[in-house]
Amino acid sequence: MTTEAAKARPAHFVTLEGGEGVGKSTQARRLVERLNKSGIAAIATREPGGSPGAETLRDLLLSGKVKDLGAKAEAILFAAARIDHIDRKIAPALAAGTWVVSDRFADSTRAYQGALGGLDAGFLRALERVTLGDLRPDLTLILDLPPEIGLARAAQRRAPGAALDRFEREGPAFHAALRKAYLDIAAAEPERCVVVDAAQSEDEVAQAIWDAISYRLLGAPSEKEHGI
Ligand code: T5A
Repeated sequence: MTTEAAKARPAHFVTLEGGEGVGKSTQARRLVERLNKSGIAAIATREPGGSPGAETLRDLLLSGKVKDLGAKAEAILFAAARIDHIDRKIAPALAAGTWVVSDRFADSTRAYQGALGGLDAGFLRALERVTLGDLRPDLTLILDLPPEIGLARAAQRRAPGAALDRFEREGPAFHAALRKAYLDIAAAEPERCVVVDAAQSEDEVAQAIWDAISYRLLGAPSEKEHGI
């Protein structure tokens, strides 16, 4: 695609989702680099966080201090961080024609607080309505990986002596249920979600993501249409 053609396209909102250590941050960075090389303005961001106010809430949420308040209160606090992130970073970037690639977004609340915290669908829908307004990801890439591999990768990356965060401390049953929750989200919204096999090498995952972006958002024909 020429730079001019790329510029003429609307800015898209892409989210990366999945369990612990599946490679979201790595792939968000690589995707933004590849978009930029193709002449498309794009930024990477993350949740919880992404804006100064939301980063302050991130520290609190990952410390485990709010776990005792229960899944409903935790979901509301993640949503509060998300509102600041949308208002101060995501919406202004999209309005300026810049693609936004977010490492986690509202599906994380659906999976972690919703499916695993036992929140009912009506509560989650209402929370999304007030938090997101009209904003929805154009494409969500769900990086799928057996949890033991993801947790081992996350452990490898952790600085020596650094503590596990609130969710990394959960047991194997939690992480297996989390994987299923994400696959259920993908199955329920196939027009928005693409499942990527994250057990592949970093380069292979990056290529699978680029194939999905090309086919779903850039209008390119794909040899791998099946499954995308
Ligand atoms: N949360 C978040 C909620 O409960 N509700 C919400 O609404 C939201 C938004 C965030 C936590 O908050 C929860 C979910 C999370 O538990 P976090 O610190 O941001 O916590 O942690 P994660 O989002 O889980 O991200 P991680 O940093 O743990 O993992 P990533 O980003 O998925 O993985 P990444 O890219 O850092 O890679 C991990 C390691 O693996 C290597 C990398 O080099 C790195 O060392 N790697 C690979 N190795 C082999 N093959 C590959 N293909 C590889 N890809 C990456």
